[in-house]
Amino acid sequence: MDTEQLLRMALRQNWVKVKLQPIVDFERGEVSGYEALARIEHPTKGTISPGRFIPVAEETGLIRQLSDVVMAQAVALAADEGLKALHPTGFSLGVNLSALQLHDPALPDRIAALLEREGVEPSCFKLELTESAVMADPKSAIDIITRLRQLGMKVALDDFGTGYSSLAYLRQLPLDILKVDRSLVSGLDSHPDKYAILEMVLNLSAKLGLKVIVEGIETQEEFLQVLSLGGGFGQGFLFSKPVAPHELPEVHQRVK
Ligand code: G
Ligand code: G
Ligand code: MN
Ligand code: NA
Repeated sequence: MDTEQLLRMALRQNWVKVKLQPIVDFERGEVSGYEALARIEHPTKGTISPGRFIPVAEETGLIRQLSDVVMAQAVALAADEGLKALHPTGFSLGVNLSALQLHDPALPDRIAALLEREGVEPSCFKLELTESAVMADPKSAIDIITRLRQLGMKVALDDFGTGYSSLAYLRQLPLDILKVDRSLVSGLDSHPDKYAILEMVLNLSAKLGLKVIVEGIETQEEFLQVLSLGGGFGQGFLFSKPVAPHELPEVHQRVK
């Protein structure tokens, strides 16, 4: 079956499931939020990764439908009593937006309506936009980012360090959070160039008032390097891979 057929089937059969990957607040030593990551859970073929079906969803226009499913699950999780019980002081939840969604000016208000219906505080909801998606059409991206923030949501620039947005450009984007791509982190302890770049990104972000989440932390050595540079938040296999929501209580025990 080709991927388009598989995706259509998955949407019809409710095989699209959101997994959550914890984001760790180093200072507090606890999980402060999650990134929602879509999967197709096929009954016989197993888990199919978004690396395969997101590009097809974009090419075929199925991305709108897929995003609605992901968004609905994410908002329901943000309102989930079991998850809230794990986080007495609240938690944030991030969802990825694809480049095509940055051409949908009604999107921010649709998300806000969904949040309101479920009783989720908008400031707990975060949208992740990749650098390349923003740079493909900066004007429209800025309009959407501005509206999302007017509505109280947070906006993160994802995969930072892989694209070509100039540092000067960062200043013009109304962002809350920078997510440093894992390519800048892998082997951090043995690559002085990566260390220097990460140092600069963290310093600059502090000056611009941006919160930074360092992605792709896989080893204790990388974690220690990030800490020594003053990084405040991280995400990566060292802490937890993306997991099904029911697995989270166990993950919390481990990260603490
Ligand atoms: O989870 P994994 O590493 O397999 O994800 C691969 C890529 O797919 C990542 O770049 C991630 O941002 C993207 N992705 C995962 N879920 C979604 C989603 O719901 N929407 C969009 N647009 N991208 C997603
Ligand atoms: O592009 P984006 O940042 O949204 O992609 C997130 C993806 O990165 C997730 O699908 C997740 O599976 C993957 N990921 C998360 N942590 C790690 C990690 O520590 N190492 C590697 N190689 N991939 C990771
Ligand atoms: Mn992301
Ligand atoms: Na990323």
